[in-house]
Amino acid sequence: ETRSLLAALGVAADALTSDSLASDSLAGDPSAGGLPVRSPVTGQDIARVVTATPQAARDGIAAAHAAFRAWRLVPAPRRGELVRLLGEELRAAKHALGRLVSIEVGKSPSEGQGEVQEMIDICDFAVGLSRQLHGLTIATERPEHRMMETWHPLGVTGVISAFNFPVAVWSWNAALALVCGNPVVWKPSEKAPLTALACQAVFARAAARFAESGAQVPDGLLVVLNGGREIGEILVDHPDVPLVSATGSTAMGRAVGQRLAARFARAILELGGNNAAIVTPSADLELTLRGVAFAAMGTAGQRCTTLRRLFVHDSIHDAFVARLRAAYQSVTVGSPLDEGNLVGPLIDAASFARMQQALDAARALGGVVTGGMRESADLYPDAFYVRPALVEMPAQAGPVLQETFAPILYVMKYSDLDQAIALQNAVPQGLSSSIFTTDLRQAERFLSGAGSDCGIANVNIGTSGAEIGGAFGGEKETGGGRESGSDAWKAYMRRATNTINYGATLPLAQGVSFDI
Ligand code: UN1
Repeated sequence: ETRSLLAALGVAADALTSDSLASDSLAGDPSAGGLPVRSPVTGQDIARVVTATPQAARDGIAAAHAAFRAWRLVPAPRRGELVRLLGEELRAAKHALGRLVSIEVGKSPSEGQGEVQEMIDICDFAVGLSRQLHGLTIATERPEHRMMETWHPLGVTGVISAFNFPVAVWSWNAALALVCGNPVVWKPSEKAPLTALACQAVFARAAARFAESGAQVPDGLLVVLNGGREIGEILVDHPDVPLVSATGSTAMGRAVGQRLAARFARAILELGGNNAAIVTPSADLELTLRGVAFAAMGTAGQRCTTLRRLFVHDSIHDAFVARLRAAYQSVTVGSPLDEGNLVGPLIDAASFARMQQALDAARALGGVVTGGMRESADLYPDAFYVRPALVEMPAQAGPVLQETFAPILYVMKYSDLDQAIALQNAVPQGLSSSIFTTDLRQAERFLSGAGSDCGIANVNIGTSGAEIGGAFGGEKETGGGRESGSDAWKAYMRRATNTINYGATLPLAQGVSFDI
């Protein structure tokens, strides 16, 4: 199936190692080299992808830099037309690409399709934005002067993405970067190179259609560099890459952020989350149960927005946790290629091992664990399906303070809302947060400056599943970057302040005189 999806999506055969094409399984012979692609659905290798050499990476960046010189001259609404065509091509490819996402990273069919929908949405957003890259006109203190801001293209935008949203996060960055006048060099996750190649092919079709309309489309507008850390480092250190947007672990972001800072380049960092929700006595518990279930168990707990900590008011704690436990016991876990399953596999064995370590650490601190065990090992000995884990913790300590990228929800009791908000904020990460309440005062308190310290704060919905129209990102160890909607585009452009004197005299600002 992978082979026919890749063909349908138009992935060029030479992107896969020749050996992998010769073999029926696409898996090829390990001696053929390249990056093996393992599907978490079965744990089997399904393809081998050609990787970029360091020289190819430098050449790719040079091509993108050359493209920048031409692309920045194209009027922004025309650049938007390319992104409009990208959105059309994504619509046409939605089914196949969503399915490939399910195969490559193990998302349920609905979530695989949803990821492509998120790409289409950001394209639509960016098309509108291409006519709205507004600057201000600012009052000046000098007579016969005018002051304004202009937003200019910044340059090559590097994108480093993670396996869990292998294509949507690329599209958030690419759609904005392209309308802002920036070519994109993309280093996808080593665990998701196939979907990146598919995006490259979809983009190539949009670019070809754009060229048919008479537009000049420079080569190097999108460069995809599959490979490991050394390729990412070339991108991060390259003087012709003024901005890198990186999604992944806090450890990765700390390394990337410091290297970018050393050369005064810009960073958009979207790192770990350790997201919490507070369930208050007035909450609509039916809605809360559904919101918590999706946020904590959806995508097998592998979203940076996944709900990982739950603070439940002691007056409703026991009854609510009993319902939650039942949901954890009954949720369908299994192959994400079957429509009925809500929870697919973990990405790999290392992820499973980290989950078990966290559960052991929680037990050692008095945590009571429901679920968490491996499933379907007989059917898929090399794949890692787990029953999501609900852990009732006596206190917020140990593994609760860390992000374990797996479906573990730590539940704790609280008695006073301010205490719950303080506990929610008392972790190093600051991505997403929620309160479930029908009490206006409690909701507003949570959203206020003295409330949640996260980049995303929600009322009566879970922590995950943000729409593209808002700015996406978080504070503290989450990295501080914002992507996607609102005015996140400003990070992809450089701002010039322009002061124009249309008079015949030269008054100086601040009343300074300098008469020669
Ligand atoms: C991520 O996990 O890196 O808000 C991104 C969400 C999705 C994006 C998640 N729209 O859960």
